[in-house]
Amino acid sequence: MAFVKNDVEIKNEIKELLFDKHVEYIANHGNDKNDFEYCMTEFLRMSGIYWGVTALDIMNQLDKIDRLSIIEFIKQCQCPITGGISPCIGHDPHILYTLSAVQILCIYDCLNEVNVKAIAKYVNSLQQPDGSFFGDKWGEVDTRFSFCAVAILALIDKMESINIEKAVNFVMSCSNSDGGFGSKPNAESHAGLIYCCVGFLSITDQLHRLDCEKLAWWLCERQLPSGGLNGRPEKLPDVCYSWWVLASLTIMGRLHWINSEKLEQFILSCQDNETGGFSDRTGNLPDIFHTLFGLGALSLLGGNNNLKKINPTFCMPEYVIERCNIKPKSIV
Ligand code: GRG
Ligand code: ZN
Repeated sequence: MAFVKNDVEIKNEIKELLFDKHVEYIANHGNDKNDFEYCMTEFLRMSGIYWGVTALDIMNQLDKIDRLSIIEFIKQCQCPITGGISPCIGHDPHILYTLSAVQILCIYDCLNEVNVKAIAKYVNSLQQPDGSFFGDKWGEVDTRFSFCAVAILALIDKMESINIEKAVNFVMSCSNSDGGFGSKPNAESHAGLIYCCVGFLSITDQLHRLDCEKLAWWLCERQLPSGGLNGRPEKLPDVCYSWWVLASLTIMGRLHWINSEKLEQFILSCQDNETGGFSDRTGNLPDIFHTLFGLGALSLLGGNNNLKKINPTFCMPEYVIERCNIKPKSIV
């Protein structure tokens, strides 16, 4: 455990998972279309739906939201020219929202509702000569987009659409001497980006390229005395890092390198016992993003039998990954 000054104190000891409250929180999210937060998050609507659908599925409550209207929404978000999918009707397509849409369609087992060939073509159009990926037509490069590219292609079974060797070489060029990965070559290691790169190597069967001992040490040093995990040294703990860090450690077969009980206590303390949902840290307002990653991390920890098993590489229910016949690698 690291020596730190930046941490939180857990004041509200919530001991159990407020299951029914979270179901209600997610199912009602977006019912009030005039809600300020809902309006302000239009630019990431597709990911918001993926976070909600995945969270409800791992709680075995997928029937609480309307499948048909979600599928109809996704169809309207596919761009007929590029094949990419946008976060919301009328917005520009982006690889991040294309992944979210594909993830939702796989959970609903209805990929055939969109033009899958056009999606593969879109992903291919974003790969650059050095193997990296743009997020969209504006040309930002980031290892998040490399992860999105291979995750989409694995889910739609079109991995041959890109140059995998070049894609792997680019991701490896973003590794650092501390064992971690950044968003591009020479960028600082960050747990969110480490998840993307470890997930990328899991999908492309290249986990042997990792320095697992070094990287797992860096990751387990993210645990603070409160039990929570931060995303890089000197930063505050945040529930979403329970996912980014724990999923990476799980893929590397080193989940036991952190203190599970303390992490579980930290995650449970971030539940809102009035509205339901999880916040980033104890006492803050909940949101749907931290609700998925709080529940996802609890599923990885495995102590709660009411949650379905989640796949650490794709952040989707394990049964969906099996049904798609995908075999992301992990180290056992
Ligand atoms: C399918 C689960 C899934 C993901 C798709 C988009 C993506 C791939 C992964 C995002 C990984 C990432 C970069 C996560 C970090 C998000 C985050 C909380 C960033 C905040 O950064 P700072 O600098 O926060 O504001 P810190 O905690 O460092 O202070
Ligand atoms: Zn967060």
